[in-house]
Amino acid sequence: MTIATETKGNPTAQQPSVAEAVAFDVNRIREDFPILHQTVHGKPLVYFDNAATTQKPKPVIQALSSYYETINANIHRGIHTLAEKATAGYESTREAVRAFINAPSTEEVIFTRGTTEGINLVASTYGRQNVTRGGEVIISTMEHHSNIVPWQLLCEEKGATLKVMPIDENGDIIFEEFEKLLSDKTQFVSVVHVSNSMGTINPVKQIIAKAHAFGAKVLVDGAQAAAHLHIDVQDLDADFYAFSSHKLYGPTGIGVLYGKKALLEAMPPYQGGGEMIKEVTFEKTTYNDLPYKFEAGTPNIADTIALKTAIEYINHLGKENIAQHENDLLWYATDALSQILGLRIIGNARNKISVVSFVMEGIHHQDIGIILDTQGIAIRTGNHCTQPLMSRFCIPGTCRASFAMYNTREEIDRLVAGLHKVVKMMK
Ligand code: C6P
Repeated sequence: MTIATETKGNPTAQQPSVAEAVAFDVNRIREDFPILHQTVHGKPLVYFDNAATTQKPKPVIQALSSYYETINANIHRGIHTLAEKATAGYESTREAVRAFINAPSTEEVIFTRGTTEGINLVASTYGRQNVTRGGEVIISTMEHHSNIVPWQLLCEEKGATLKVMPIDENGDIIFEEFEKLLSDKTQFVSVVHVSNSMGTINPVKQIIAKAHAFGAKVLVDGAQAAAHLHIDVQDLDADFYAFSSHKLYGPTGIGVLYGKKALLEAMPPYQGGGEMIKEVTFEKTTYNDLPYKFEAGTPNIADTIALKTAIEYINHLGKENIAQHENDLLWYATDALSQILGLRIIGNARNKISVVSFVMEGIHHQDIGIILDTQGIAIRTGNHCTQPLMSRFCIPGTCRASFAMYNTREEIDRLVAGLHKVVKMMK
């Protein structure tokens, strides 16, 4: 599913029909999100910081409290009723995640703390085992620091080289340049599915196919993709795919790492502790089967169980419907913001999700964020943990408005009015 136009520079091509817009009842959905119904500095909250974290619907909040009120127990260890219920709840999320990303088996679904931990797990295990002196790891210019630093650490340790796919002025990977980086030395490619700073949807399927032709394995950072795009790890042929629950209407502190079974089986464990072992003696330890080999210690049970509720919530509304609504917001915001004098959008990729990053001539992004906050409008300002990307555009940071299923055109009107106020105050 692509939610953005193929027609670069013509955002009107994304506008959905009235019938499509009516089918998606945003006001009804907003009722499910208690946090949205508050005032900030005396103004109704407009929450446009969804790429940082999304808000949580009532069913997810209820799943958390219900877990603690009714079945709280440690999992995989007890034979009593509560332990069995908690274990069943935890494992049923694994199946929900498997279906959500179309993984072949639940053995390939590992629970982590989030995207960051998933990437670090792969760099520290698969990476340590397979990246060697003289080898090369490829990432892209638009990576989040979470998908840069673990590979830098690995390359430093191993004497390998980190190579970077360049991007063009629109924020698209220059594919031919990526192809030129590939060689027999390429041992790993790690690339973001959707840029958090610009919204660019990368052609990860093609990137994976090219990397595989050189024998390299590929990790996809799906932190920003999971809530917006249909994810099919088999269709992508991804070796690893990482994402966080909190960006898809689920709780914080829980994430997912998908890995191909054969790779996971050959990898050493990430952490040692309870649950990840089969047998321990002082002489030797044997490790548990997948996926438990990578889940040492008592996991984040409550949040994992509530992640299933978040997935069910998304599935119930339909990802296509959510994407269509968000695409309308992207079109509407791009059009409205482009008309503000001195405002420049950073990231005009052919395929985008609902993120609009911008800078304003002569006004610091932080000042814009602070003034908007006084009007009850929450955006993110700064480098968005993508400092090398900011350097690529020769800017210290941007203002980023990122939209979710519960945002409206009226809220975008408030953002536009707020920016006009910023211009008046700062000029
Ligand atoms: N980006 C943002 O405001 P964690 O923190 O582990 O859940 O996700 C890290 C991460 C990795 N990759 C991408 C593409 C991301 O966007 C993020 C998180 C947030 O853009 C917080 S910096």
